[in-house]
Parts: sequence; C-alpha cells; structure tokens
Amino acid sequence: MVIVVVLVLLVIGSLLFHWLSPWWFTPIASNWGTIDTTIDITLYITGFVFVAVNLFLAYAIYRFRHDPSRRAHYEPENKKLETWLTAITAVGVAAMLAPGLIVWADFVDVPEDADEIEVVGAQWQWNFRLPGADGKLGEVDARYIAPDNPFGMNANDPAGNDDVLVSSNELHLPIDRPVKVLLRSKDVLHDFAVPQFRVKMDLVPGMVTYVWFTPTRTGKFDILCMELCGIAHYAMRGYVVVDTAEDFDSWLAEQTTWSDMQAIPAGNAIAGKDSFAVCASCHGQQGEGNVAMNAPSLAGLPDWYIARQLDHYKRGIRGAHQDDVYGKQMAPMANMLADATAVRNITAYITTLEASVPTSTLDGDPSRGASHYNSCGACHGAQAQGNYALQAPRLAGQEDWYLKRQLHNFRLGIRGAHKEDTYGHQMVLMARSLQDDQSINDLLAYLNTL
Ligand code: HEC
Ligand code: HEC
Ligand SMILES: [Cu+2]
Repeated sequence: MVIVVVLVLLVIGSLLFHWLSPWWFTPIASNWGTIDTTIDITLYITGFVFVAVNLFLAYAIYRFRHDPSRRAHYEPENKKLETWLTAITAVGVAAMLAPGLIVWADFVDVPEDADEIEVVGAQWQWNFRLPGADGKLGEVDARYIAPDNPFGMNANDPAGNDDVLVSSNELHLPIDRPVKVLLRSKDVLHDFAVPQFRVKMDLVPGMVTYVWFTPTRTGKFDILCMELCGIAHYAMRGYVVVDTAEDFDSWLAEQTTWSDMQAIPAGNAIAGKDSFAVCASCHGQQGEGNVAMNAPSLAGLPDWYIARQLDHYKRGIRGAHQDDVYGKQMAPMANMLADATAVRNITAYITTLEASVPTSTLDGDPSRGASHYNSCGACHGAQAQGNYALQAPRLAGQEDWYLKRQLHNFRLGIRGAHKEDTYGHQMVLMARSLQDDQSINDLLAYLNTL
C-alpha cells in the first residue's frame, strides 16, 4: 500500500511541479513559436504516458495485491493486447516526431528577403560581420587572418570593402526583419544559441552553417556558446540587441568597415619613436619597465596586445575604475595618442625594443608555481610566450610586481570588469582560481624562471 501512495504522490507532485514551477521557457522574442509548440506536444505526450503508466502501476499493485485465495495463471501471448499497445505507441511516437519534421522544414528554409549576417566564433569570443550597402559579404579565408585582419577578409574581393566588422561581443539587429545568420568558427566547435530566439546551431571549423529567425521584440538577449569548447567555454558570452529600425541604423553607422580598417596605414616605427619619448619617462628608454614609476616592461609584448591595451585605456575600458590607481596614471598617456595610426606607430616602435630580463622581487617556490601555472599555459603558452589565437599576451619577461598587481586587480574586478572588456573578463575568472597570495608568489617565481 505504501508503494501505491508513493506512486500516486509522484504523479501529483510531477504535475504540480510542471504547472507551478517558475522554471519554464524565457519569454519568446522571435518567430519560432512553433518550436515551443513542438516541445509542448512532446511534453504532453510523454506526460500523459508518464501519468498513465504510473497510475496503472499503482492500480495493478493495489488490484492484484497478495490474496491467498487467488492463483495467477500464465498467459505468454495476447495478440489483441499487443496489437493495440503497438498501435498506440506508434501513434504517440509519430505525434512527437511529425511536428518536429514540419518545423525543421521551415527552420532550414530561409525566406528570400532575409538579411544575411555572419557570426564568427573563436575561443572565447563572438564577433560579427554585416554586409554593408551592397548586401553582399566579401570572401573570407582562415589563411588571411592576422592582427590587422582578424576576420580573415580577402583584400582582393571588392564585395568585402563595405563589410561592417564588429569586433565586440554585441550584435544589433533590427526588429521584424528576417535574418539569416551564417555561422563560422575560427578554431574549434562552438554553438550559437540565443534562448529567447529558440535557435541554436553548431559552428564547425571549415564550413559555414546557418540559422534564421525574425526578432519580434526589442531588448537585449544573451548569446551563449552551447558547445564545450575549452577552458574558458563558460566565459564565451555575447549579446544580441534588438533595435527599432532607427536605432539599428544609428548603431550601424558607428561601426567600422573593412575599408576603414585597411585605410589605417601599417605602423611606422620611426614616427613611433618620437612619441615614445614621453612613454620612456615612466616605462624606461628601452621599454624595460621601471618599478619606481610603477610602469611595467613593454619590450617583448606582442603588438596586437599593446594596441588593444592602448585602445582600451583611451576608451575607458581599462584604467577607469576608481580604485585603479596605476591604470589611472596610464590612461591620460594613451589619450595623447591621437588616433589608430598613432597607436600603430608607437606599437611598431615598441616591438623593435629588445626584451629585458626581469629582476625577481618576490619570494616564491617555482616548483609549486609550475603546477599552478598549468591551466594558465592553456592560453598564455607553455613557456608563457603568449598566444595570438587566444589573445593572451606574453607573461615571460614581465616584471613580477606588475603581474602580481594585475592578478590582484583582476581578482577584485578593478581590471576586466568593464562590460566591453571581454578578454579581461576571462582573466577575472582565471585570477580568481588562484587560492591566495602565496600561490600567486609561487606562480610568479616560476614565470621568472622561463
Ligand atoms: C606617468 C607614467 C606613464 C607614462 C608616461 C606612460 N605609462 Fe604606460 N603605464 C604606466 C603604468 C603605471 C602602467 C601600469 C598600469 C597598471 O598597473 O594597471 C602602464 C601600463 C601600460 C601598458 C599596459 C601593459 C600591459 O602589460 O598590459 C601599456 C601598453 C602602456 N602602458 C603603454 C604606454 C605608452 C605607449 C606610453 C606612451 C604614450 C605610456 N605607456 C606612457 C605608466 C605610464
Ligand atoms: C582563457 C584563457 C586564459 C587563461 C586560462 C589565463 N589567461 Fe591570463 N590573460 C588572458 C587574456 C585574453 C589576457 C589579456 C587581457 C586583456 O586584453 O586585457 C590575459 C592577461 C593576463 C595578465 C595581464 C598581463 C599584462 O601584461 O597586463 C596576467 C598577469 C595574466 N593573464 C595571468 C594569468 C595567469 C597567472 C593565469 C593562470 C591562473 C592566466 N592568466 C590564465 C587569457 C587567459
Ligand atoms: Cu564556444
């Protein structure tokens, strides 16, 4: 009898949980209501079977409970019972699969008037490309990817010139316009998913996959990567902002095109040398760093990393937090560099400087540090030499007191907390994985040996 009560309570509890629980779909923001309907149909069918089977079980336990006056008899075959059980199961399974097939046919059939845009996934960032006035995306190839061409644009394809390249993790889309989202991965499998749009599709390196949808509600929605794609997978977040047509147009007008990007001349180290005089007063003549001025070594840092930091200082993404004492000293210096050309020039000059050997100022155990460094090496490289593909800078050769300060700042959100600082954000999570000061000292002592 206890089992009967338990089974009935299980059924009632499950139904109540289903109807009363707050954990249900997020309110939909696209045309894919049919996907919700398919899920509902599946839930109702499986739910009905769940209720029926459990109640039948409870009934059978009660009805055929032990009674010394009754005997069971063996009946191996029951054609009638088997026929209708098979028929009902077949109908149930077909009812679950058929709606999915109908929706899938719509899902892969993109409306003719859909706008095409591209989502580019890379460990652990989302970037976007829109076709510009000609409505055509230019040719891309992984072979062309370089620090001044992160999207791998083919410079010989004129269709690419007006392509809008969004190097941030925020995409804007106009409301009520069907959009075909082409999905491209630079490195490993990723998966583009926006829960409110009910769309989800893998990105496969070497091929272009797609989804389409029509946003039906303005607002800001999370893009999640739903493929386990490496150590910072969980940090691979982005946003889709659905705008009115006017807001969308003004956002679009502010974005950089491929021809804007190409128009920035390559860095000129000679011009950069002149502007470096100011920097040298803190960072040293050879960019070797100066503990008295709290300024880190710049020699040995990769050009793409220096350029990003200068850009972030200029835009208040780094060095603007009220507790960032040293970053606030640096920010006005970056602002002295007038534009992207000035940044490229000075960066070109800095990369001509010979990396110096740092002095060790901390007390730590390098052998223990080596094991703490294991997970860091996944991004920064086994020899802490840096890795462009993951946008992680070289750490070897950097002053330990400076690295220590950065790790503290990341941990406290003084660096890396700005919403546009997607690379810094990854480091906030990584820095928090270090237990305490001693593990930081050990790790930095190990870096000094590289
Ligand atoms: C007033 C002293 C001062 C001057 C002048 C100065 N900096 Fe800095 N710079 C700093 C300090 C301090 C930091 C470290 C900030 C921190 O700890 O977060 C820094 C950090 C940097 C970083 C980040 C390094 C990293 O590893 O992330 C770069 C790049 C940089 N400076 C470049 C320059 C350039 C280029 C110039 C000249 C235009 C310049 N700095 C002028 C003080 C200065
Ligand atoms: C998921 C990849 C990833 C992992 C793992 C990772 N980092 Fe980073 N790290 C980055 C990126 C990307 C940046 C550049 C952030 C920026 O652009 O502001 C960075 C920056 C840093 C900086 C600042 C360097 C400078 O010159 O200012 C330090 C210090 C650092 N990482 C230390 C570590 C340590 C220590 C670990 C291991 C606990 C670690 N990182 C693990 C990706 C990673
Ligand atoms: Cu991913």
